[in-house]
Amino acid sequence: MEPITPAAEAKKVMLSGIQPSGNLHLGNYLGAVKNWAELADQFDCYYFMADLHSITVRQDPKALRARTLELLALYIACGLDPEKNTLFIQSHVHEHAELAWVLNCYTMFGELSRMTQFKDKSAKNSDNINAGLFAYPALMAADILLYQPDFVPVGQDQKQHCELTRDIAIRFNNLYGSTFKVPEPYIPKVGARVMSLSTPTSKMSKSDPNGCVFLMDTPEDISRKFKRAVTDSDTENCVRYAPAEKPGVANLMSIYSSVTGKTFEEIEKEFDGMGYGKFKPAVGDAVVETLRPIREEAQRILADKAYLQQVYTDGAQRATYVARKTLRKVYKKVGFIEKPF
Ligand code: ATP
Ligand code: LTN
Repeated sequence: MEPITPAAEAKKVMLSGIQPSGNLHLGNYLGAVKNWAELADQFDCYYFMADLHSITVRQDPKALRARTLELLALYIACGLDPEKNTLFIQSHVHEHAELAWVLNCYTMFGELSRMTQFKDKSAKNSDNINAGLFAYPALMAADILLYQPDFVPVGQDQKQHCELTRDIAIRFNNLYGSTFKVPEPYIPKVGARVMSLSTPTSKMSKSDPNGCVFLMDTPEDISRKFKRAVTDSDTENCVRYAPAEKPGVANLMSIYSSVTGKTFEEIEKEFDGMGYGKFKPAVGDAVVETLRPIREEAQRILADKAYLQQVYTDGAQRATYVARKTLRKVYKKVGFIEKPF
């Protein structure tokens, strides 16, 4: 990810979302939200809770409502200032569902069949491979294209969906003339793929709670998870960055680097001659201290339901204004009669 220098005149637009289908974890934070918070002054930013996406997998309605608000509180606690960023709930802006329908008709069966997230999720939910799970990327394309963003900041796993969004936008523009801006994914260099602490060859994911550090975990839980983190079965017992041979150590080094800002060489020097027994708790301590203020602030915000409601109401109003403009343009281009009221 190269540093982006936006033009001084018009602020460039950024947009991203996270599904409120589980609690936010360190992968979501380091791969996504932490980087978003740093972009607010330079860009016009939209971030949302992707509740429409989350029902592609069965959810408990009460838990979904609670997690949607918790995610909003965490966005704010991670540094997304609602005055500077438009924070909203996806289902409050019905243009997302409407544009998704249109884009479904410009997205090919073959393209959707090739999506790795669809293949992974249908393998995990073999009793519920529904049409929404399959058409998920067309909804994601709608989320993005409605706001005409320049960049979509996501972790590595969402790159394929962003590329399909570009293909859909280009296809539509070729048929009807320039309608959508073709956005670029914006993927961080460090933290783009935080791996599981228990299986360092798979990405950290809420579906593997043992290897996953949640932002709302207690300091004790975080320390325990890091002490038990799988390192490598080499006899070297030395902190050295070698992702192919030592994926567990490389993952812990990346996490430590992301939370402290230290380079891999500095980390190797700091732990020279100490072995994994000293290294693992030190990474745990650094993560505990990074997450402590976030957890405390999120708890404080969550207790203030009136404030949260104010934030998502303002956010939905601002988002609707932009989304409506794009949808109107699309409806006109495909040949729908303009609504007279
Ligand atoms: P699941 O566990 O169901 O795969 P998830 O934990 O990946 O879900 P999402 O809502 O799909 O959560 O992801 C939200 C954002 O966090 C996306 O931008 C995604 O790229 C990023 N992200 C998710 N997991 C990681 C990870 N392990 N490392 C870095 N970024 C991640
Ligand atoms: N598919 C994403 C969440 C998501 C998203 C988006 C991200 C839904 N719509 C639009 C960026 C832009 C995920 O599972 N992480």
